[in-house]
Amino acid sequence: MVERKIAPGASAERDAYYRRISQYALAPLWERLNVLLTKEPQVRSTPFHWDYDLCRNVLFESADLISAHEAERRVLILDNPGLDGASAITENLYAGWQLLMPGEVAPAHRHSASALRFILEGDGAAYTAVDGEKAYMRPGDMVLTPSMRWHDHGHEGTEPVVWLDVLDLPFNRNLGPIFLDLYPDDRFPDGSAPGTTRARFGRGLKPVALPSSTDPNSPMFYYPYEEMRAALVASASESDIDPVVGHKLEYMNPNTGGPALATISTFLQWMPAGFSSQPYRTTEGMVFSIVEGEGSLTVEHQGQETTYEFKPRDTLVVPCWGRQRWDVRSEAIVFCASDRNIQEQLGLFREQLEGSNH
Ligand code: GTQ
Repeated sequence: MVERKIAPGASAERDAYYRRISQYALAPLWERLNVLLTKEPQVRSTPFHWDYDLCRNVLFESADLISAHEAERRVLILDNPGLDGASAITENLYAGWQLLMPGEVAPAHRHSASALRFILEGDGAAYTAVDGEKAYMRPGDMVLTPSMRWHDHGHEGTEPVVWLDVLDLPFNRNLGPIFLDLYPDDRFPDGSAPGTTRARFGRGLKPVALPSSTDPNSPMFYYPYEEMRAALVASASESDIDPVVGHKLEYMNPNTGGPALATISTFLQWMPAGFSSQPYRTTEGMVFSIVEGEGSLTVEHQGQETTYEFKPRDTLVVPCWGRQRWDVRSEAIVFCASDRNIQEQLGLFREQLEGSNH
């Protein structure tokens, strides 16, 4: 491989020149090229593991400190240690754990950022309403609130509910078009009965009408775990296992066959007990939420290897180009959210198997 030849040397003359041009908001590219154009990704986010059981107490303390109503959203942000409090878990995604107590309401709003909720605990008595249609949330369910759809969260039961939020906020913020509308009442008015959207769009049929929908986000905002799990288990029993990912399915937008959200790709992955995955890396920044099973995830990132022991409800992050290997002790089901579709649409996505160059 060819290496860069020129490593510019400092000199008093050059430094004086750099100072002089800086008053015109100009700078020499040749001093920065090594940082701007690297041979491989040099990402600032680091691999990390949030142990749910370790953090659950401090998460629940927040309920004594502030109501969901006052907070608007009572969430502890999963702040990637490499990103200096930028409210980001990867370069493009935000994640947080949101807590809703019995009787609480998180008031209706809508924003340009798209969001998904992946439920960690609760007994199905709390809901997210999207444009007034409620989806009651059980552990393992995924609920989408795509860009600019009204949503509020409410709780009609007795047990606390916690979910993982993943939003495309850092990406949205970098592009610029961040917008928010607050609804004048806490709750958006009741819309269709619960289940209506799944009944319309979850049957392998898509509407044909003029003009056809150009919305890249799924109209079907509720993906219940029971059904997603059944699909995974059927795949596992009917098809060969992939040595890299086990059995992995992507949540789909039934209108397009594309990803459920344009900016956040979502997956559910099954790995059997005793499975050791073949290591691989991709340019995605991946956020994992463990649903079932225990084992370890080993990540090699920027020359450093770390092994994390995982169990249900933990959140883990593997940054862009981090090499991952799963060693599964008991049959595991893992949810994943990433920026893969953004990269694929722009022709930037890459993946690499161990020992291969592409
Ligand atoms: O539930 O609408 O974690 O607007 C951050 C921003 C959740 C939400 C977050 C939000 C929400």
